[in-house]
Amino acid sequence: MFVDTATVSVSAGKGGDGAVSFRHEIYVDKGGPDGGDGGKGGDVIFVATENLNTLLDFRYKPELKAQDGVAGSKRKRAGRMGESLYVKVPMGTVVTRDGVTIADLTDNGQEVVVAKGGDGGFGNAHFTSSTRQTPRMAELGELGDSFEAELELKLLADVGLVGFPNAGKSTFLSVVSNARPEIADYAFTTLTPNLGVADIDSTSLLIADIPGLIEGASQGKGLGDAFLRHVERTAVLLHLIDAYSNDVAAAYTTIRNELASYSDTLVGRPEVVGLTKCEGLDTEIIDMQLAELRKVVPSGTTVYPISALAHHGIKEVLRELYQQVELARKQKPELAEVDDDQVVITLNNRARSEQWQVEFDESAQVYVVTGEKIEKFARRTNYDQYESVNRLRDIMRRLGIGHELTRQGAAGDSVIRIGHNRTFTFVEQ
Ligand SMILES: Nc1nc2c(ncn2[C@@H]2O[C@H](COP(=O)(O)OP(=O)(O)OP(=O)(O)O)[C@@H](O)[C@H]2O)c(=O)[nH]1
Ligand SMILES: [Mg+2]
Repeated sequence: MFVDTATVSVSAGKGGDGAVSFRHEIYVDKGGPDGGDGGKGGDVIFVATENLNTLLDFRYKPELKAQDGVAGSKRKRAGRMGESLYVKVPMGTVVTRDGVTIADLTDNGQEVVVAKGGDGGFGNAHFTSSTRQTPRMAELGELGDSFEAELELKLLADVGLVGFPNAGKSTFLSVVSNARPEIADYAFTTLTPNLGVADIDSTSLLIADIPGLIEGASQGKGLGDAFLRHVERTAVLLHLIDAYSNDVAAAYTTIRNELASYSDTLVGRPEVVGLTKCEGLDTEIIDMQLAELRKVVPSGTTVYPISALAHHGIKEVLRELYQQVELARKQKPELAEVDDDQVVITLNNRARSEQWQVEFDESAQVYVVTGEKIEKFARRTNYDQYESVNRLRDIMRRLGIGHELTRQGAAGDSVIRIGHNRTFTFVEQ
């Protein structure tokens, strides 16, 4: 299951103020009070729609404000009501305020008023009495309800990307969706799952990209099979294979074996196979690789030559995936159900995991770097290999850590430590 979250500030409209006014009539010295009432402020209303499936939009417009009511005016004219703001949210959105659930939007078209507009104030026409003939008072409009709301969306991805490290999974996701996963020409670039929404023919697919698998993943090799949990409930798998592999059939079978040792249900999922990076290869070679693959894939599984770089074959793959997803969901409705103990991936989890800090430890004379992602890299670095350490230096540079170290006065021979790992020098000595 994927939980997508957003924080928005919600403000309903303020009610219009009541007016203070007196009739002015010819020959009447002092007319009675005729100040009208203020109009009610608009509500903020959430509407569930099946046409959305992420909360991504709310990252760019986190302020949801309904219109204020207009003040009353003379001749008992009431002010106009503020217009309510209707906000479309995906089905499955839960809205909480201070930890309390205030809306659970499950059905298409369902509407919930999450913030009520303030009532308009009474004009002075209301405040006349036998002792108070000329009330010079009117109410102010009430403030609308206003607060920070937490939105949480719970849904299942449609497609899970599997394959060896470096097969091009994250590149595929970056080309078909608005996700911006990290991409690089070394294994295990992806350390945590990414999620993206791919649009195809006026519908969309939610796609999950996970770290690459290797032989022995089910016994914990590489990053292990831990991340397969994230694609366990997806309806369809997209298995990507690098067209530059020496033995594409073996590549395919290795991954299938790992899937099978992980779970019967996962290996039984409908699968689409993509031969990636095809744009630079001769047709004969591509045909040969396709033929090799077709020998080993189960009948009924289609193999597509694609290139994310050149945008070749991408639409075809998405269409095929969509058809397979539709079919799978019809046959296995439980795939569409969300239960609460599923694993959680957050859209845009990149930002948080990529944050880091550099601090200089005076007593030890060591620059200490901390941060989720860089520490993960450091834990996987073999410090006895100078190339591995150089790669770590490279990654630090790309994440902007190198720049910060220089800014803090680090020189080439300064000593660096990442998390609780071994120390090394800033520049190779
Ligand atoms: N020529 C070419 N290169 C590609 C294509 N797709 C991906 N690549 C390259 O292949 C390398 C690996 O791509 P990634 O998308 O990071 O691979 P991945 O499968 O996500 O790798 P991990 O996250 O390590 O599992 C990068 O250098 C990409 O630029 C393609 O269509 N054509
Ligand atoms: Mg990747």
